[in-house]
Amino acid sequence: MAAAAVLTFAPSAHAADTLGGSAAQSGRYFGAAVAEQHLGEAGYESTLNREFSSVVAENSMKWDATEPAPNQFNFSAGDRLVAYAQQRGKTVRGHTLVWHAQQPGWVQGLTGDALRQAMRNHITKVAGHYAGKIDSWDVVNEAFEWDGSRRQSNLQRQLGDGWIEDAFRTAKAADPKAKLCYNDYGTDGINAKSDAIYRMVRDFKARGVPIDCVGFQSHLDYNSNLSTYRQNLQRFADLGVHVQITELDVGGWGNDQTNVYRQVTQACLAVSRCNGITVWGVTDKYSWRSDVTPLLFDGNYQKKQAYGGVLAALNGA
Ligand code: G2I
Repeated sequence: MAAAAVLTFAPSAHAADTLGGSAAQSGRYFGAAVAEQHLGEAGYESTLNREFSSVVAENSMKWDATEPAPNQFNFSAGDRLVAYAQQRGKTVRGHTLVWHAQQPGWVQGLTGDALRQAMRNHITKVAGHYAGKIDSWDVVNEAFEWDGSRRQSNLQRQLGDGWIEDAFRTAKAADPKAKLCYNDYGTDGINAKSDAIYRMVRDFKARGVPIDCVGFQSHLDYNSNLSTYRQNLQRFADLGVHVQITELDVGGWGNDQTNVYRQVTQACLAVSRCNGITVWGVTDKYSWRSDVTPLLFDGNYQKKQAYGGVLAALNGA
C-alpha cells in the first residue's frame, strides 16, 4: 500500500529541471530570441540547447535582413536558425513580416500601390519560403500608439487602416498552417493601447480575417505594474485567439526582478490559450538592454535568481 502510493506519486513529484521541459508539462513552449552570430559560442549554445524549446530570430527574419533590394531575398541567417532548431527538436517563431522599423531603405521611399505590392510580395515570399517550418508568425509588429491610435508609419499613411488586414490575408495564403499573430509592446495590462488592439482582434474574428494569436512583448522592469496583466491576456484569449509572451525581459535584479518574472509566468499558466513564453535573449551580456541585466542567465551563463523563480512557477510552486 505504502509502496504503491509512492510509485503513484513519484512521476508528478519529479519537477522538470529546465525551462523548456517544465513548460512542456502543461503543453507550452519556453523560447529565446537568438542572434545567429553567437551560435558558435559554447556557453551560448549549451544554454540554448538545454533550456529552450523554441527559438525566434532576434533580427535575421526582419524585412531589412531578408529583402535588402527589391524582390532579392537573403534567407541565409534565418535558414541557419531554422535548421539548427529543427535538428534539435525546437519550434520556431517567425519575427516579423511587417514592421515600421528595420525596413530596407528602398521600402521607405515607396508610395501608394507600389508600397502595397511590395508589402504583399515580401509577405508572400518570406512566409512562403518558411511555410511549414514556423509555428507562429508575427505578421504585423507595433502598429499602435500608446493612446490607441494607429502609428503613423509609412504603411499607415500610404495604405490606410486596411493594411493590417491585407497583411494577415496575404500571410494566410502564403503559409496556411502557421499561427498568425499581431505583436506589440506596452500591452502589459488593460490600457488604451491594448483596448485598441483588442477591438481590432475582435473585429478580425467577427469578419473572418485570419488571425490566430496575439503576442505580448513584455519588455518590463522590476517595478512594472502587472495588476491587470493576466486579465488582459484572458480577455484576448476569450476572443478565440492564442496569446503568447513574445519578448519577455525584466530590467532589474534580485527579488524584484524575480517577482515580475514569476507573475508573468503564472499569468500565462493561468490562461489556457497562453501557449508559450519567449524571453528576448539568452544572456544578459548580449541583451539589447544589457545595462539593466534583464534576462535569466548572467554574462557567464549562470542561472540567476529570476531563473529559479520562473522554473518554480512552471513547476507549479
Ligand atoms: O527593440 C527591442 C525589440 C522590440 N520589439 C521588436 C524587436 O524586434 C526588437 O528587437 C530589437 C533587437 O533586439 C535589436 O538587436 O530590434 C532592434 C532594432 O530595432 C535590434 O537592434 C539592431 C540595431 O539597432 C542595429 O544597429 C543592428 O544592426 O540590431 C541590429 C543587428 O545587430
